[in-house]
Amino acid sequence: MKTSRAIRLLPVLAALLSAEYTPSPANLEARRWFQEARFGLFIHWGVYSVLGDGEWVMNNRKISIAEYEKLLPQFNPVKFDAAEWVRLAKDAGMRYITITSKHHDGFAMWDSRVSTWDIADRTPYKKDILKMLADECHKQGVKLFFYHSHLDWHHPDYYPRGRTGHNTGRPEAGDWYRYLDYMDAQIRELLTGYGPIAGIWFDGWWDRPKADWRLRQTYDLIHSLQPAALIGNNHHQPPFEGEDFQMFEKDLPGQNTAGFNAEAKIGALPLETCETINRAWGYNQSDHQYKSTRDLIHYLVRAAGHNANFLLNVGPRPDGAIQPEFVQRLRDMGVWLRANGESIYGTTQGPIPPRDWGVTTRKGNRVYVHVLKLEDDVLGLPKLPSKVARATRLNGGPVAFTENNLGILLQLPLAARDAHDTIVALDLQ
Ligand code: H79
Repeated sequence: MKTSRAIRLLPVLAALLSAEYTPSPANLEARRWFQEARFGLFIHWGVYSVLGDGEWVMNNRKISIAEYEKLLPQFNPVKFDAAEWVRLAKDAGMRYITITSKHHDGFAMWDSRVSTWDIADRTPYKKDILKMLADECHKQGVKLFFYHSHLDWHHPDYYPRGRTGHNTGRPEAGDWYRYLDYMDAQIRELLTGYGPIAGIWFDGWWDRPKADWRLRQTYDLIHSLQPAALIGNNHHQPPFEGEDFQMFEKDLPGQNTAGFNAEAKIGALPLETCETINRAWGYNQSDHQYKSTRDLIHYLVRAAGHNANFLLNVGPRPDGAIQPEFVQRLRDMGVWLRANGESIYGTTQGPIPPRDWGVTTRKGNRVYVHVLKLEDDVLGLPKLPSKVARATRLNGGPVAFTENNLGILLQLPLAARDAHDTIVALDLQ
């Protein structure tokens, strides 16, 4: 093709790539599954786990690539047991797992053919973690997402640099588009060698918000390889064309307590919020500030009341074990969900928006009132779309109530409250 013709075709190509994205029927079906799933396990695990100081340690301690690479002989997770991890997620009532295929340090947790910066080529362990986990997820009926960092502190072609990773000692030159080709090649590996993948959870876009990330090309590649794969991107912006769900880091949708989500207006896609058990994503050996099971259940319930899934994180130890403080909380949440899951799974946000006292969820004609924090014996609710035929405690007896043209009054004696969440099922006429 002559250059002039190619140049004339550029705007056409650009228009095609920015064209409206029409999700496939399989993708829409996967979104429905996702929204009903409501609870997933986030796993941050990589070479950084060796230092026990979180997944940002390379950046935060200004570690050069040469120094960081010395950690590799120590990353030998002989206690890793994929079956046990998947079993734990299931016991917690989680329906999917999202694991770091690559975090900001660029290290691949699978046997990549386009790089030797990976677990199979560079550690004594040698095995493909993602393959073992994918096989086990498929066996046990848990869906698997990959967290994949756009940002890369290790790759020489990640240039010009962004806001982070300035002290890893890379040459001051590099070919950005060659880096994007590398990323697409890795994405292709993840979507062709590991069976059905539920989706890709991107992060790190914010390192270079002005860069040409060629996102649509990557998104189209993913959807062409696996149409049902759900794409989300933690760019803290309203959803981009080609994405299938929207996530909020450390915040319920619409809130901005963490400071990342000022511009993340809620779009029309399925929602997810992620949070840590202590304060770290990757393993942090000195962080003992664990949220209580009660706090975590409240987060799950409030997420459901915001129409969002809850993706709860663990950072396994470098030897492959998940610490007992995490395991205990996950198991306790599973116990709670086995008794109360009807009011979470398969629900949508209820007719009353989230309140200080709690939230509502809904399934068909049934509204679940989740009372999390209420000092009085009674709760007043505004009128619902139709009259209340019956009010019962989930797994319990009738709840006394009155309804008039102003609204509904529920009697909820303090002495008869549930330890975590007093759930009243209202059956509408
Ligand atoms: O993987 C976990 C974190 O490592 C990752 N997302 C979760 C799921 C994460 N990376 N960064 N952050 C979370 C927050 C980063 C905030 C900052 Fe910045 C990076 C503050 C300063 C540099 C981005 C760029 C926000 C402001 C400037």
